[in-house]
Amino acid sequence: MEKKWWKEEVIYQIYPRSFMDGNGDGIGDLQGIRSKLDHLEELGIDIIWLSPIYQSPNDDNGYDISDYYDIHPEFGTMEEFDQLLNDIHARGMKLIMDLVVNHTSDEHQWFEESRTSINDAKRDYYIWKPGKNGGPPNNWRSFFGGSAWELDEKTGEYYLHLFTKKQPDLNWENPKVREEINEVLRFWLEKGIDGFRMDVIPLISKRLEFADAPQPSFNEVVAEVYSNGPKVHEYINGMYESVIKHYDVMTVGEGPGITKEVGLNYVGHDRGELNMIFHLDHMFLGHGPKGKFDPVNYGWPEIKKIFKDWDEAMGDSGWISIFLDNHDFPRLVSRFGNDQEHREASAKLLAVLILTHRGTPCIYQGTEIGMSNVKFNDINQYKDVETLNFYTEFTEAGTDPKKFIELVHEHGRDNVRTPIHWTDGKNAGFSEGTPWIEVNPNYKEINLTEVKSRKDSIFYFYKEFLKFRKEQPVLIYGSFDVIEEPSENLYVYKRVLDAEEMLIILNHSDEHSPLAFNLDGYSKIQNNMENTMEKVLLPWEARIYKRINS
Ligand code: TEU
Ligand code: CA
Repeated sequence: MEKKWWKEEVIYQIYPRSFMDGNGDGIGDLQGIRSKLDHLEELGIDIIWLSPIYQSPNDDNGYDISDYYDIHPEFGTMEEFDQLLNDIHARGMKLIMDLVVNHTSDEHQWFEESRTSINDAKRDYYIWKPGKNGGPPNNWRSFFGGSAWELDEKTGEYYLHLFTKKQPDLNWENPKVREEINEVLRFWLEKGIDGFRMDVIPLISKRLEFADAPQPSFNEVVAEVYSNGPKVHEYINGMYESVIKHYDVMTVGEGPGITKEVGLNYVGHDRGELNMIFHLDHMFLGHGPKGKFDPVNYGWPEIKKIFKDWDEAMGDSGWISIFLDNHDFPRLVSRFGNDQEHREASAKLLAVLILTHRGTPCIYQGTEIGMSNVKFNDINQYKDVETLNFYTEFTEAGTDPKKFIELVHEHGRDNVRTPIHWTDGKNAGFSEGTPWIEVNPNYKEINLTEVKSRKDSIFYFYKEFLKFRKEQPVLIYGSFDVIEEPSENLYVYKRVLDAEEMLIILNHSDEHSPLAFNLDGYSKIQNNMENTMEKVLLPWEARIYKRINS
């Protein structure tokens, strides 16, 4: 398997709006990030993925870009960006930016020109269609509810927006659009950044017949209608050949709709496309026909199958990132762990899972503190456009508002967008001003000061495990094989590289669970709790063994 720096390092995602406010206006910013680089360096992460900081009207908190070449004043100035990048590099860390090029903001100059007239020079920067039978051109729905088409009164045509109506999709068929994006790539790479996270990159090639989507479930529509379009690889390879291959940088694609069957087409080492992807199969688990607020049951059997299938699909020729949450999905300890009586133990077990699978781990801000989901009781406390759009859609269709709020507690994106808990002081030490979104009331108990006061806390578990992982090539380049166990509560797998063998045993349940595996010849080298019973794992107990003869 090829050795690459981006296979050996660990990503930490910063959602700047909620990370740290440096100037007291209640909004996280670049100054705030700079003030916390000691924390990140101590933690031991290598690559910072920064969610968008460009000019934006913030309809989707920066994922609606109105100027790719300037920093949003709420976050700071280009000079402050340059200082931040220098500080990050001076500490031996790297920075990758969030590239959102499936769509722009409707306040981008390109769209403002495009919508002025059917004959405007930039009309074909976007996707305009006449209506059909008095309505939109087809039945496509937005990720954020409602039709994916918006009628523009001025020219009487509809424009496509797979996300909000303030996020018009770019027309990648247009070579001028592709060249504009290449310019954006060059601009940021010339500033010395270390790569890009590419937002919804499998969506950029549209099926040009724009036929109705027959699939009943939105997840199927995403995979079969919106993603993996006819020219998606041509376009991604185009960015690589024109710009990216000329720099020693890393690219990771966000992959809604990328199934394990097509994964290698995006990340195969010989493809000249992306280095890795964040596939979303485990993230979209539980999303019913109408999406995340129409939930269906799932459990660890499905989660473990997805990890196993994806590792098999990648083999030695592809690569993925390993993650369990980000700014779009609930906090991992609440979704996959037990954020009540087993919060720290389950958080540590999930850390072991992320850091011992084959792939580049990605840790979301606040996970190292043990932060969990928030439960606001009033819809007006929520800010996320996805939540607010679906609140309207569902309650207008008859869902009890209280019931919907409970769904938001479980599935809403603001769970991971409340301010980071640095201390138990005012606003959890995030801001001297009024935070743009309320702080999770549990900051009094869960905060960085508290976890740094205990050597057995989740913070030090991450810090020590990240250091341990760096010294274990078997956890980076080793093979991955699942070991079947009679107990459904256990997830057992081994990593092998030459004579090195590591065995990982996770009890992802609230129960004591019997272990069948014969441990003769193995010695325990890591665990997240003390337990004298060798063949019974305690709730949320994680263990790592090394084979003695290795
Ligand atoms: O997310 C797109 C996506 O596939 C989902 O994660 C989506 O956000 C939704 O939560 C699924 O239910 C990317 C960005 O990560 C997200 O923050 C943006 O809102 C979206 O694209 C549009 O840019
Ligand atoms: Ca600020």
